[in-house]
Amino acid sequence: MADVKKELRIGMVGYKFMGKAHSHAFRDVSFYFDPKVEPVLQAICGRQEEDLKQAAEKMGWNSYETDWRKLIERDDIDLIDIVTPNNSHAEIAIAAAKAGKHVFCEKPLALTLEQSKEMLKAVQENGVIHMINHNYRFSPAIQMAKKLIDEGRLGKIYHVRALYLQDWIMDPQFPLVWRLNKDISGSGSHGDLAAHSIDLARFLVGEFEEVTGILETFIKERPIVESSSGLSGSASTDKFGKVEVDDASVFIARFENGAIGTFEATRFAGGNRNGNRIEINGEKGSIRWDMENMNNLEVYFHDDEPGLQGFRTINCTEELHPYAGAYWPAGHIIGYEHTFINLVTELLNGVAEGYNPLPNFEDGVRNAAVLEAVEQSSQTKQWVRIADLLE
Ligand code: SOE
Repeated sequence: MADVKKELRIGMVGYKFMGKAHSHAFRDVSFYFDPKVEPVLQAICGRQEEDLKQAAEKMGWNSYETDWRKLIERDDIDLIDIVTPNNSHAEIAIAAAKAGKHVFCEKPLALTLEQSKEMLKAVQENGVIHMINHNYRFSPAIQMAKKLIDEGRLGKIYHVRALYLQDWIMDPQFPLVWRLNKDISGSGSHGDLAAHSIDLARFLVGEFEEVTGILETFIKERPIVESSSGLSGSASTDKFGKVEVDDASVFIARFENGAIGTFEATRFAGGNRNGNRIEINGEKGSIRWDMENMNNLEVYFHDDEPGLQGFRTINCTEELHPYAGAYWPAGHIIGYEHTFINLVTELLNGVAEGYNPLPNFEDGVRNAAVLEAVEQSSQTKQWVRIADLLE
């Protein structure tokens, strides 16, 4: 008889946009992969009981709790998955770690670098497995880019050019949803979008050495929100509140390996819905990737035959492309939700074998240090060294 696979019972706090993406990943992961533990959607947690019940039923959770502290106390939960707004990540993660639960947390890790460091300390001191959700590095095309860079196919890296362009808050009447409220989100496009570009750059190129940049808020006041969900909200038009987060973040960086980079994250790039893009140029070649066409990796090799040189497009759906072989025959593309499935496979295997998969809370802290360095630089107009913030 085949061995019965050990189960990993998940308790997820939050249930909206990211809750849906994570639930789907846990539900479907064993359909495509063979993780070393079997996830069980044990309990979901949120404050609005009626909505929560519906979400639990629709997404296939076995039970629900309206208080995250109760969820953490439950003996039948092994891992806490945090998909709440940013201001609650630290408190929940630290409590979960102290209760001996493994922790999976949405990005950015917390509101500040200081809080992120406390979270890392808590998971390390309590010996639990930890992971942060930077799903885009799990696109097969990004994994393929990493493979080419690690094999030296681009040679020494000179440039990183990262853009994360959205446009969903350009209307000045768009209300002050939680992502625009500093107390809840910590920052605007910076922590929400630039954090993803920082992760891709760290994954593909290496550690940041120093940065300088600016954060800008174009619309300084917005209608107070009445209700909001995901990326939408409705406003009461006569009351306005101050916008204290950035609408755009632009910075330049020097990397420890000598590469230099430019980064632009904005919610004011009209026409760009989710334009997460990166280009890397090395001495022997270049790669470029665009999330809105996520299965394709554009690759240029300098030693291609003269006359035939130029970017070629690799559709990363072949059996030999990282993660792609688990899905469909070549040419049958995958999407945004599959990046979460790929990541969750690593999380489950890490828990089963007792190691912290990448990216984990250490990556979350390094990411937060870059974010904070840019914020400091925006105020002081000086370059800020990342190592000084990590001490
Ligand atoms: C909203 O800007 C958002 O959903 C981010 O919060 C996600 O991290 C990003 O992947 C897509 O855009």
